Amino acid sequence: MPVSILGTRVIRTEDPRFLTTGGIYTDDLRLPGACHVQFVRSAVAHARIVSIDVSAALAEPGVIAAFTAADLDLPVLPPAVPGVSSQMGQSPLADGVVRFVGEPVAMVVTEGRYQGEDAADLVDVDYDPLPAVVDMTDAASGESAVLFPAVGSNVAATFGDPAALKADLFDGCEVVVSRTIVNQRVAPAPMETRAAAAQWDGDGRLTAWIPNQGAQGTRSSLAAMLGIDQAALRIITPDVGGAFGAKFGADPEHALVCWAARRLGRPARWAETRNENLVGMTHGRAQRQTITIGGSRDGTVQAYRLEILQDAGAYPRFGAFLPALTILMAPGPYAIGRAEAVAKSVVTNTTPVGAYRGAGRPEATAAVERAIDLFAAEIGLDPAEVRAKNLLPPFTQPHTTAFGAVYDSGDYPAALAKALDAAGYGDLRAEQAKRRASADVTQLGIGLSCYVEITGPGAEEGGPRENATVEVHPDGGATILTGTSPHGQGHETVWAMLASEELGIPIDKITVKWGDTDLIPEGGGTGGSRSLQQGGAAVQQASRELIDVARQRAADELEANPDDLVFDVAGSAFAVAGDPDASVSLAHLAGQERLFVRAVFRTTGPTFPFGTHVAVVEVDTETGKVTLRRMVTVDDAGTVINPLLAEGQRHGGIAQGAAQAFLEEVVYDADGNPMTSSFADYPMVSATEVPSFELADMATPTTYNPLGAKGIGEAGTIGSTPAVQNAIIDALAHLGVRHIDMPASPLRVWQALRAASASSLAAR
Ligand code: MCN
Repeated sequence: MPVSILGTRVIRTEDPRFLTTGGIYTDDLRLPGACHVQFVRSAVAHARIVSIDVSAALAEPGVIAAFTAADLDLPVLPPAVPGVSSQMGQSPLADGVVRFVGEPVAMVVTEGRYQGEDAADLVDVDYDPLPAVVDMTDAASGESAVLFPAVGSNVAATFGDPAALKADLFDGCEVVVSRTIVNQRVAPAPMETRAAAAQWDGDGRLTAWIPNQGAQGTRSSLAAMLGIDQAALRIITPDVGGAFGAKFGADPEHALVCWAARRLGRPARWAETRNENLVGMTHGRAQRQTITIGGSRDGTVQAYRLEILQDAGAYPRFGAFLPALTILMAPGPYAIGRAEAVAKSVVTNTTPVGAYRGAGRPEATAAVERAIDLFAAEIGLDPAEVRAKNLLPPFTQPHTTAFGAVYDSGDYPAALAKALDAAGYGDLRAEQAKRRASADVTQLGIGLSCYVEITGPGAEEGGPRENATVEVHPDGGATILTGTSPHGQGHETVWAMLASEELGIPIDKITVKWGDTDLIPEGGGTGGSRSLQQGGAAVQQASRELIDVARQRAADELEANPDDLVFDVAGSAFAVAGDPDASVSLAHLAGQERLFVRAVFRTTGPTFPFGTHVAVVEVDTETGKVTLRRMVTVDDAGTVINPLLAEGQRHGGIAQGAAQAFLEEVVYDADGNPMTSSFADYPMVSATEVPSFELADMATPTTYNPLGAKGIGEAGTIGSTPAVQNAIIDALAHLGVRHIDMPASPLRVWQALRAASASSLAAR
């Protein structure tokens, strides 16, 4: 029996290229004769456009054309979320009104790339300012300006009925704690900013190169935006330098580049600057949550309520829908007898909100984990003890929650126990007690977060699905076509491992292709950490079906009964049982007739990875500075196919999630001007702000796919944020601090300490 490569630490096959010649990103493509698009973006958050004068820009050297909404023959983009009024649609170039700083207002097209920036500065837009609605609470108040007067209010979507919230939900609880907390807006900030290149051929067919998370989804969005048939559009996905949820589908700018190429009859291209990216690409999170938790003094949680206000930004995109996922996962891993949640998404004069690593689930975890800590603090019990008391017991059969989520399998108490053990929880508490007793300036905080999340969600009939084609070549190599779309997750390596395992073809002779809609017309792309459990399972299925096809052909060739053939994986060949000399290889069979199989794998349903994170922080009580000392995590994603890649995903995710707790925030001033539109102002996490993470292993397989795998791509982000936030507050709990909103910047920490000491003085 050959040794399985599944579960082994195969080094990423993509890396030699990335580390030597480098990737080829959209902006690296050579496109002879291409003109360059530069967008003129709104400098004000909310205004009527009185006039736009492009004449000075047109007179600049190299300027080919300048366009405004009046020139366009493109449809208004409807909101991406069902149920949202179509009146909240976005004109690709602002038409009459601008609703956020950074909204495209006009476009200048030039021969040379840098001519555009100068010319765009000369486009004269006369704005008649309208009151800006920047804060989501104001937007929801009914007293602020209304962004879309035809709709009559700023409410884009509601989830659940606030009037149906039960007045008696907390009856019988000895302790009830309530608090409004902020899950702040953050920027995805992928290393590669947005870009596009477009070329129409003589037959009116468009090829568009766009960095994205799924070429097929981008094709359908873009076709709708351009008002063309999907068959007239080919999307090619070059290398993608990170996406974090924000490169799904297509943005108005992508459609405008394609439109300009058609209008001007020549290829067109665009690549945005970092500054444009920070104001133009969708942001993430942006919820205000009111959490109420009640229970008994022995630590039993009896009731939980979550009321969500979601800031959707200026135009409702996926952000308007995020609360649905937050509500679905509201009770997390806990057995709470009574729980309810409602939400409202509102529009504001800010950058639209979209998916950001975790998309709705980190918000659910942050809310319930803060609630558990507030409850534990109120009754004076250890937060670990309160968690242990309320976690669902281990289960192997699906468990349906009050919100309709069907958790496939889980052992939450084991994850908590493992994480506490790996962290040395008892010793940490002892060290904390010592520092508290000596009134050390640097206090120690220990924060916990238990989570369960949903991966691979999808509403497809018959269950979420993905396709893969596997073809063996006469030279002994193989090609895989996949409907997933890696942009840092390492699918080339793992998809090759999965095929190699079945076919006996070495990994380095297997090529993985994705992201070309002519080659792979169907596919769900990469998001919601769906890829391995659906796309990887499809690769395995196609490989196995290919062996079945090959067996029949080998039987014909060897004049043997197919049942008498043994497939020798090590030799990638069939042999007749008992007669090893009578054999034929897959490569030989492929030489006679093309040998390939396309398979569609359908899952039983989404899977629910889970885990526990323990964060250890030091907080300087004089300056408010937080230092993250340790992150110890258990992230159970079922069977792990490549631990090296799964750990890489955990590391990246943990860093990103921790950053939300103490560093990152998109900030606007009261007029809606972005204050964080460069990396000098937006403190994106780097390796210097985080320690090396301590990852403990745990694997509770799912039965929903033959790999036993759940998703890991977002788990780190989901578990880490509340653990770090809770740790920071825990460090100061003995000084009377109960809550600090994220990010816990030195200023916020210091202010919380001042407020706590002021109230304790007043109480004396
Ligand atoms: N894996 C594994 N065993 C498991 C689960 C996963 O070996 N049980 C491996 C997979 O083979 C794959 C990787 O881990 O190589 C991640 O797989 P999966 O959990 O299926 O997630 P996806 O590939 O679908 O990735 C999506 C997820 C999302 S939604 C965001 S957002 C995100 C993320 O991945 N954005 C990223 N990780 C990112 N990583 C990088 N570098 N850049 C981004 O933009």
